[in-house]
Amino acid sequence: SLPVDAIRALSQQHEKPANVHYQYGTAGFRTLGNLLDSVMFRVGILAALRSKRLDGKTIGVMVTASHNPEPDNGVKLVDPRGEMLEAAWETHATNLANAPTTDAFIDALDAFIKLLRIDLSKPARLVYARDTRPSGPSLIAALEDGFKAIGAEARNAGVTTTPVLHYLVKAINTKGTKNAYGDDTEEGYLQKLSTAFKKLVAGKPAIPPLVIDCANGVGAIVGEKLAEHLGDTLKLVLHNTAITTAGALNNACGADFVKTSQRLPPSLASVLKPGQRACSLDGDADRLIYYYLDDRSQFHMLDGDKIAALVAAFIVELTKSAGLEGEIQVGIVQTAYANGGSTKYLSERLPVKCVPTGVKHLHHAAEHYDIGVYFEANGHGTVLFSPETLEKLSTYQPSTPAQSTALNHLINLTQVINQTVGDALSDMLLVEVVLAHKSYSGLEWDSLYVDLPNRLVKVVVPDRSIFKTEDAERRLVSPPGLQAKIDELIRRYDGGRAFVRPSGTEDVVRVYAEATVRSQADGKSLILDPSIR
Ligand code: NG1
Ligand code: ZN
Repeated sequence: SLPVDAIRALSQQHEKPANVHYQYGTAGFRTLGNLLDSVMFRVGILAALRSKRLDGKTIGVMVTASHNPEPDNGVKLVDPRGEMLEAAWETHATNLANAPTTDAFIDALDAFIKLLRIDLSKPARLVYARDTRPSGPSLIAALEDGFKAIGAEARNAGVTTTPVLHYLVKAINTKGTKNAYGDDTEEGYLQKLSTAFKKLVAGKPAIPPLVIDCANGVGAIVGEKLAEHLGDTLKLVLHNTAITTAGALNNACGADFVKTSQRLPPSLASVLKPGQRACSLDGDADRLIYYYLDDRSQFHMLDGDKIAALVAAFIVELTKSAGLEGEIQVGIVQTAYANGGSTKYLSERLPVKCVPTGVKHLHHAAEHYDIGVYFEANGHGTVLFSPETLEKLSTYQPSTPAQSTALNHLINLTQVINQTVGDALSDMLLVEVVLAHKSYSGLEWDSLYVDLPNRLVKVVVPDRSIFKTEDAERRLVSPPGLQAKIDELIRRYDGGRAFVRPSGTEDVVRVYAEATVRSQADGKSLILDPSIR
């Protein structure tokens, strides 16, 4: 039965603040770090119950607020195969977090356990980690109190990236099986990625050093270890590694800064030379944005859409060279934020699907392809190989040396790619593989297609819940009449496209617009038109 006394005693040390409403959204619970103590304690118990419900499979808990400002923090659960928490449990998590008192929490727990028929005699196994935020240690202590209260077996993975935590969950749950994902340590992760990378670039001309903006976050720690594993194969030049400097995290640096402001982090201005490529990670190293300076020192961004185009084209080429054309179908998943230029380029070559914002939607849609490439424009994404495809690759008999080489490249790609979740460091190695194989500089990569000028702005509204969308968030059904106004505006601009949707992570409405001509995407036009606000 439920250890009610232990839970009560510890819960009283983590009471919920009054007048705060929590919501488990697309990124888990996320708000100011100093509001999350009770949430952490309760998530500790919830995670243990999820493990029990899944017969003692290991569940992951990640404490991070990703690209958000340093005072924010958050927590999300990772399911046994390294995936995002099952949707139905998001509601349970929200209910438990909002019980006003310890007694109400215990009542809610009781009802929840009965509803889901959770067998409390099953073991609870967990693995948890945090990013570098200053609020992390005390939040981890609250989480550990939750584990202790219910008697869970929990492994502390320390300070590491979100993708490493996802990797660990999958590695632990597949350990000793024929589908073993890798050694269940951070070291195992680094070994797996770097070994596959070295095989993939063996025999290629030396790769120029790569400048990495670590956003002053946890990517600096894991990036440094990765650099050691890569040695001379790929020299990583780490910048923005000030993980202990107050206020530095994600401040005027990192993938979100670059994507949103469409410019170079000021801290790299004196570092990057014309022609040189660089990339930015976000605060938990699951987003990646590349860029380069042209020979006139103009900044050019290579975002998630450009990464998807580069990678998908390469994989298609390899399947052809391996003699697997027609056998293995490669498909792309995007969201409404994908640049129209990328959608046009990709859909002329491959099946492309558009889904609502949020990694879980992309991930699930990508699972329907033999090889599914998914990326959000903001740089979060990965490539999924279906179990049948993995099987096919391991049993296929190539009939020429060229086919054999291509097949080996495909197999090594399945190892360099973190298939559990978008992973900046893994995606970075993937990009570097393609650039090395194609002998591309940033300029050549950028030339695959031309980005349409675009703007993305946040608008604060009294109640964002009245904004309802359809067609993968590309059209509004509520408030009534607003979509007709947007349609009317779009018609006035060449290649105009715009949409409005409520954010799932912030209390704002996002407005996106693009057009063929820069001045029509911003200026006094679509974005700033008062009728959209
Ligand atoms: P919301 O706040 O729902 O727009 C943002 C990002 C998503 C995703 C989530 C989770 C944009 C426009 N939206 O979602 O792509 O990354 O955060 O972190 O970038
Ligand atoms: Zn992130």
